[in-house]
Amino acid sequence: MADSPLTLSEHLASQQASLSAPHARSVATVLGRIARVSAVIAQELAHAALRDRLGYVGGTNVTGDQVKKLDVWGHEVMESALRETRACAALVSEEVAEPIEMSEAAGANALVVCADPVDGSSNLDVNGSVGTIFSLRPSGGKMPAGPAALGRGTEQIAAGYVMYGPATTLVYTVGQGTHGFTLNRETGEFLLTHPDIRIPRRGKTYGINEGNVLSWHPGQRAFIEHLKTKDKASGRPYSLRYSGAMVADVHRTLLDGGLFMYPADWTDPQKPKAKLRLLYEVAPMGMIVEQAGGGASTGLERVLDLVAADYHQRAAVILGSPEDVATAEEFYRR
Ligand code: AFP
Repeated sequence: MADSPLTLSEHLASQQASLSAPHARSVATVLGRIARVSAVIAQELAHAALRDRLGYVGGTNVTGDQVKKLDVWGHEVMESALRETRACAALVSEEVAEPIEMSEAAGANALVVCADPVDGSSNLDVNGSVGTIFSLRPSGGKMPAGPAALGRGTEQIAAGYVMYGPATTLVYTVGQGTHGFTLNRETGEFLLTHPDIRIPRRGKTYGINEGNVLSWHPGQRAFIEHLKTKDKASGRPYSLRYSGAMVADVHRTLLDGGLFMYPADWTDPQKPKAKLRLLYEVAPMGMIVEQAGGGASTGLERVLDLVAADYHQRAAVILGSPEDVATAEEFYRR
């Protein structure tokens, strides 16, 4: 009989040796708790229409998005779960302007968590996939702890996402490869189903909101034209796949290769405007994809080298198969 797959907690224990010793326990505690919260979120999503949880609350959040009932609920369950761990000193969430300080977590080993509890919420009311994205950084023991979230993406010590699709999948990295787990709905346990994910060197698909084509950098436009141009030898044209939820689009890209892109609006070349948020969308996905052997760039620089000066800063992103990302960067340089 085949060995039973590792549970997430067993896998976290096996990864502890690779974490910097002082933070190992906090990381395992926080990741384990996020996994439990995500099993609750999965349940809630499955029953949202039955419990009148779909639709808007009215009003916009700090990044200007219309807020849905499940955005608010997801934020609240994430906040209280992280508070209970006493290993999280601050939460930077898409739903609140300033970091939420958690004085319960004293000590130098406490972490700062950046999270988008329910990302892709435009998919909620149409029963499409959505996700949770998270990133962990050391707090350095300082209070307030929130400012420790500001800095380079290379300072993240763990990152992950949960995809709520036909199955609930959790993918995480602590800087030793990228690993995927599937929720067993009967036991509530995440089981290792995708160990050490390696993204293909090149892919066959690209994901982008092509409705924005007229606002793109000329290099971005030329690159998309290139992907659409027939060339049997290099497998072009690529097929377009885009769901409107970053987690679902990145998950496809991670497993099948190719590209997920959200380029900036270059209508005013002096002030390019990106959409996705650096701390809880772009940087964590950058770490996950790099740890799977892929690339993550703005077109002009590596996303993990971007320095966040603001909790809700935005950044362009082109991530995926390493050769495809390198080709995109060439188009930006031309
Ligand atoms: P929402 O959570 O507001 O739906 O935003 C989702 C998201 O940040 C990201 O998950 C998607 O990739 C991207 O926005 C989709 O944006 P467009 O609707 O502009 O294509």
